[in-house]
Amino acid sequence: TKYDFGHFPRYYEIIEYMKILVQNRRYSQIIEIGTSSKNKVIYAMKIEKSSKNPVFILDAGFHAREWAAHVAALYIIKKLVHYEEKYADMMTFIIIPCVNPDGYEYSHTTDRFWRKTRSDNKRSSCKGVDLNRNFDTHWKEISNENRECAETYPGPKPFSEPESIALRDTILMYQPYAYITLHSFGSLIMYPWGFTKDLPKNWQVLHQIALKAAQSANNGTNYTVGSSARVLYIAFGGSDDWAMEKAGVPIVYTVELPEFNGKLFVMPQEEIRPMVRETYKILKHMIFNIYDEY
Ligand code: 0X9
Ligand code: ZN
Repeated sequence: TKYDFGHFPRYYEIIEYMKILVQNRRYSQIIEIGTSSKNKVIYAMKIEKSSKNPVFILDAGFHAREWAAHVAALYIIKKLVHYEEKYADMMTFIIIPCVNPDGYEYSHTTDRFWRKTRSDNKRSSCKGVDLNRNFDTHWKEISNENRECAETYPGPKPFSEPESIALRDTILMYQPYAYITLHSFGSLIMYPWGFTKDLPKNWQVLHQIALKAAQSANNGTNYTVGSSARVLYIAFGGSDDWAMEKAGVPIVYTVELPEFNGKLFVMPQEEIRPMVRETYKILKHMIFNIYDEY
């Protein structure tokens, strides 16, 4: 039976559902962008009519336990594929619903609060790297969380993980006009930089697009808008900063989805449908406003 957003899907369910969605579609196809350290294929939905259109890349699931992000990305995939004629006229979409499948499965089977990948570390029995500290931008500049067992271990070197390499190569290959990465939680729409409280040159454009999108939230979420170092904290080696600083992507956001009643990462499954609908609405506003800027 077809996935209906009534529960949090396992990795195979995400992929099975994507396969159902692309049946009889003209512009939508499933592509492989890499392989995890435990040999799971990392898939993306690509929706493209013309290779001349600006590219929009959306990902989710850098952090294993942030299950709201995976389901939100899957719902966005469902909607974009359903309305592929309309969307593909504007832009090419690459949507990766689960960048870290090893960690995601581990958070289902063994440790609900697992954050990192599941790769082996040379000098420690603690496993995994924080993918959002593993990008080659101000990598490991300052941190007291540099040991293997830390939740935010940045890895032995930038791009030590096949998952961050997969994301890097996808961004370098498609040279997107916009890149958005979904996380949870905090109800934040953040733009770079994350490594400094300074703001990027185009911060006012980024701020306006985010504000308009935040106002469209209709499930009671109050989104806060700002640069990630200012509204959250300073952190190095993030995919957002890398995309803007090193890959030259002009429009970049990290979205932290809402938390539910003090439940932190554990969202009640009845909340999935209202949350994913709200998130799609916000993303739709962002897509149209980003397209207007192009
Ligand atoms: O710390 C992170 O990686 C993100 N927050 S989370 O709670 N989902 O782990 C925020 C990343 C913001 N971007 C940068 N600091 N570059
Ligand atoms: Zn996260």
